[in-house]
Amino acid sequence: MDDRNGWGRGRPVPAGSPHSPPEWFVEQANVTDSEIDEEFTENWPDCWERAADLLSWEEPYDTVLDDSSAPFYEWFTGGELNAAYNCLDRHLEAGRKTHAAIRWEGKHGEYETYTYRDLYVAVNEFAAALCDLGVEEDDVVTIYLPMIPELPIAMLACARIGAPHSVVFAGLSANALSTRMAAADSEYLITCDGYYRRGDAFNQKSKADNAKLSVEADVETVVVDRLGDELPHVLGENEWDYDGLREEFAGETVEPVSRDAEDMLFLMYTSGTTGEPKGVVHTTGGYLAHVAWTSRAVLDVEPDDTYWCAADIGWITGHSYIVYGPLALGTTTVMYEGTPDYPDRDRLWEIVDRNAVDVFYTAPTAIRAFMKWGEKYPARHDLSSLRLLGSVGEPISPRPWRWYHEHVGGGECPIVDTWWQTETGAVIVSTLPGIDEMKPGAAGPPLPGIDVAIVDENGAPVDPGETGYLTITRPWPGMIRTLYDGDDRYRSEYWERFSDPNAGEWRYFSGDTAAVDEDGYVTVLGRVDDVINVSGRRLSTMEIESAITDVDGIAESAVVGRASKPNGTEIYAYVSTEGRSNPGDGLRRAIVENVESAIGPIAKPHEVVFTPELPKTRSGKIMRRLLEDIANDEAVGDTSALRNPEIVGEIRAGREDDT
Ligand code: 6R9
Repeated sequence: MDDRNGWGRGRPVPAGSPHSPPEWFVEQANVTDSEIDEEFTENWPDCWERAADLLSWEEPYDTVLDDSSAPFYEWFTGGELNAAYNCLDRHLEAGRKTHAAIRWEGKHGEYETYTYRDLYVAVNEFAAALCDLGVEEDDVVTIYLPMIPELPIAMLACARIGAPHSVVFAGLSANALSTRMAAADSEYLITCDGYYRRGDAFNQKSKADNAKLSVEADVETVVVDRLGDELPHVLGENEWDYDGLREEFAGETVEPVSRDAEDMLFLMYTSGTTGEPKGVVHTTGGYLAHVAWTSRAVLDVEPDDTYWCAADIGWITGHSYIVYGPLALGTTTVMYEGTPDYPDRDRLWEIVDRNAVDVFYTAPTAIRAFMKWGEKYPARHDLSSLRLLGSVGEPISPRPWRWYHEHVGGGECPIVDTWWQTETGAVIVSTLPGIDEMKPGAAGPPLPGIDVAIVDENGAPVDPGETGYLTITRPWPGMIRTLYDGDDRYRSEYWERFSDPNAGEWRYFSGDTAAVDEDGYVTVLGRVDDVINVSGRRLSTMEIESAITDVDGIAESAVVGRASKPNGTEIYAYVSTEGRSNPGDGLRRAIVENVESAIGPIAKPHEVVFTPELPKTRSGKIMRRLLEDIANDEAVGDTSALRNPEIVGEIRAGREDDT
């Protein structure tokens, strides 16, 4: 990229030294070189049949990919299947009734196991109840539940009867719920009385009630009783008790509805830090094939594994890798209701230990928190059952990568750093753990069968090491099919910028910036809007942050620009340390020096502000916009999307003390 558009300096932080997958891992890996041979990579799109082969089809498909109306692609057309059948019935038929499907870990240390048979019964009874409430094929059912077993039960019950679900993260507001229900014309809601957050009971039903006030339709509502006497609730008109319904339909079964491969499986609104939320449409065949294949190939999940993706099902990661991927493979998936530090910081490692978890998948934001709390917590638990670790959601810089590798993985377990999005449905860029070398800080090459190009403003591939835009140049099975709010928005959000329809060239734009190295490994730098323009140079916030977190003792950082009259834009760095309460000037100096040596003097932070925590969205993404407001002494905008709104006041007060 040239200097004209300000990208000239763009340069990823060099990845750490490579690690080869250990031999013991390769020997047992699901996917090795012999499966991903030349024939596989050259044989596109038919190579994706291997993913479709992991599923049970009621009617075989006749075409792998129909690209005749690009960018509205269709996969496995003519095929028919049911997602709930694939996640349940076929495992029962294969004699795995008593195999654990879900191990649920409650907030207060209580736990429950659902065998495949238990889950099958629950899903069938609830599906019968939904039919009785009037839910028909293609009706959108909104689910507003926390991490309790009724959440996957409700999703699979919807899938069984061909009603697309739209799960709204339980921590979102009444307003967010009503906007999403209205946008999806959804007349059915499944929610609960409340749930526990940290130690406290939290009223969910009152939020749902408020949301319904602004939805025009009469909403049929099912309420799960999670809190019992702790938070008594009253059922109003058109409201039904979940347990009551299960009792009424006890023992009933519902035939899984045969769905077209291209019929909608679910709708997922993206958190959208800017603008109206986007309703991403995922369909049945391609999505399920892609999540099943990546669960097997990337996360190395085997049917007899206990696998734990410590995300929330309210986001895409939980849909794909807590529910659909692992259950399609018939494995045991762990589901945790609480937070990593309640009642104490040992909680996650206790769960790994008790369940002998084989594969653990979490986000860099959590890994940085573990690093900040210190190695003593994982060290005092038996984590030897772990075979593979995964990371998703944000770039993971080399230092937290190494910490995760050493203190959680015992220096032994490979790590997969998986880049993907709500829109991609499943993993797009990652190493295959039984084949590829890992480079800490770089996610890896695009998966076999996937093509990614890092391009400049004009769509031309950039040289290795240069920063560009992350685009996907061929369609893939798990891809978004359209936006529920309209085909035009779908086309303009994702395809317009880098496609040349006249030449028949379609390129998906992810909205991320990235760089690729000589070996084709992609390092994701961040969203396009995460750039600071200093003296005409556009600097990636991720790049600077990575240089900061590389300093010993730093847990996490976020940098933003401050407009300053004589100097143009100055860089402000917000930094949290690994537990030191008074970090002092030595650390400040070390940060500035490291940024200078990693990127150059132009990227040196003008000010370093220490803070106990950074403001984060509910899905764990840092809200730079708020920090920017604080740095610029502006009124802080809406904080309702924050998980920790109280931190905003603390940071502001801290900054005032400093100046
Ligand atoms: C799965 C998920 C998508 C955005 C994406 C990118 C960031 C996700 C990443 C990563 C670097 C990784 N992202 N995985 N960045 N390395 N391994 O998180 O979906 O919530 O839609 O977010 O998250 O910026 O564009 P979603």
